[in-house]
Order: sequence, then C-alpha cells, then structure tokens
Amino acid sequence: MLNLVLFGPPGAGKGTQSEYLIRKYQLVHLSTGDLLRSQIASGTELGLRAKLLMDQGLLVPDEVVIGMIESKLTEHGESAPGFIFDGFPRTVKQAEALDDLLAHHNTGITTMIALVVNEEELIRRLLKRGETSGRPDDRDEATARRRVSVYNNETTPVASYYEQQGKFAAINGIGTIEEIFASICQKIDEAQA
Ligand code: B4P
Repeated sequence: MLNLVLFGPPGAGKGTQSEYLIRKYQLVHLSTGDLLRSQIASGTELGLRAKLLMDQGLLVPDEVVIGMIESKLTEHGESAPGFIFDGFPRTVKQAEALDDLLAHHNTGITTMIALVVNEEELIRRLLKRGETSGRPDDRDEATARRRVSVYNNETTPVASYYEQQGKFAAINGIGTIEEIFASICQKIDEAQA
C-alpha cells in the first residue's frame, strides 16, 4: 500500500501534482482544502466556521481537519489501494493523529515529498490563480503572504517530524508540471524499493 504525503507551501503545486499521481498510482486523493471548500459550498456549520479562517489565510483547527480525514479513512476502509494526503498534515498534531489513524488501519505513511518553491514564485502563482479561481484566499497579496507566513511558522515543523522517521524527500517545485511529476515519481520509486 502506498500512502503519500504531498507537502509544500500554498501554491507549491500540491493539488496540481495530485491529479497526475492519482492517475498513475490509482490512489485515493484526500485534500483537506478541497474537503473544506466542499463544506463551504454546501453551507454546513463546519464550512461557515472554516470559511472565516480560510478567507484570512489562517489554518482551520486541528480537530476539524483530523475529524474530516478520520471519516474519509473509515469510508474507504481497507479496500483503498493507498492514499495521497494533499495539504494534510499541516501541524505536528495533525501528523501524530494521522499516524494513529493509519495504525488503526494496519498501515502507515510510505514517504512525504516536499515541493520546494521560493516565496516570490508562490505569490505570483497564487495571485494568478486568483484571477480565475474565485477563491477569497487567493484574492490579494497580503492574504497570500499571510498564508506563506503561516506555513513557515506552523507547518514547516511537520517536515522534521517525517525526517526523524526517515520518510522525507524534498524536490525542486520549479519547472514544468511534467518535470516536477517525474521527480516525484522517482522519489516514490526510491521509497518503495
Ligand atoms: P489548500 O487547498 O491546500 O491550498 P493551496 O495550499 O493553495 O494549494 P496547492 O499547493 O495545492 O496549490 P496548486 O497545486 O493549486 O488550502 C487552502 C486553505 O484551507 C488553507 O490556507 C487553510 O486555511 C485550509 N486548510 C487546508 N488544509 C488544512 C489543514 N490540514 N489544517 C488546517 N487548515 C487547512 O497550485 C497553485 C497554482 O500554481 C495553480 O494555479 C497552478 O496552476 C499553479 N502551478 C502549479 N504547478 C505549477 C508549475 N510547475 N509552474 C507554474 N505554475 C504552477
């Protein structure tokens, strides 16, 4: 079973690469950003509360995202060929919870792959996406920069968490989508060898 954590700052290309990876490796895609946006679109109470934080570029509370992932893992059960976790975990508490949840399903994380992209390129991509996405968190430069700063302060410790477990690989997230995809596949093959 291949369980992949795709890691990186906002706009690094996690969602973009996930689309390619799920096709090649037949994985179930679990994006906490997509799950939260679907709650917002359905107008649920969880969605309304999450929207207030997401629109400001802040993280949604750990219990909320951990709960969403837990129900998705239960829904798919052991029939899934593997999972790609996109945008999750974003805190060490989420990483610990994910290990516990996967242990209940007799599995664990195979590897975490971090996409490395500098801040100016991230801001450029987020604002460009904002021209068409309608996402409030892509709307202005101040919000985009706040999201990068939240990532630097709250999310980067997650990389050390996996590094300590010997499950960390970093790749250059600048280049064509195909070049980056090839680098990720190489890291996955190395992790599975
Ligand atoms: P996410 O939905 O995870 O948003 P993201 O970080 O912007 O996405 P990603 O890195 O996938 O970017 P993409 O591929 O689209 O999170 C949104 C919010 O939800 C968070 O701020 C937070 O509030 C909340 N949230 C989500 N998960 C949470 C959690 N676990 N805990 C707490 N809160 C949580 O790429 C961006 C753009 O770049 C696209 O337009 C794409 O076309 C372009 N691009 C991609 N690859 C490129 C390349 N190689 N070259 C040029 N452009 C490229």
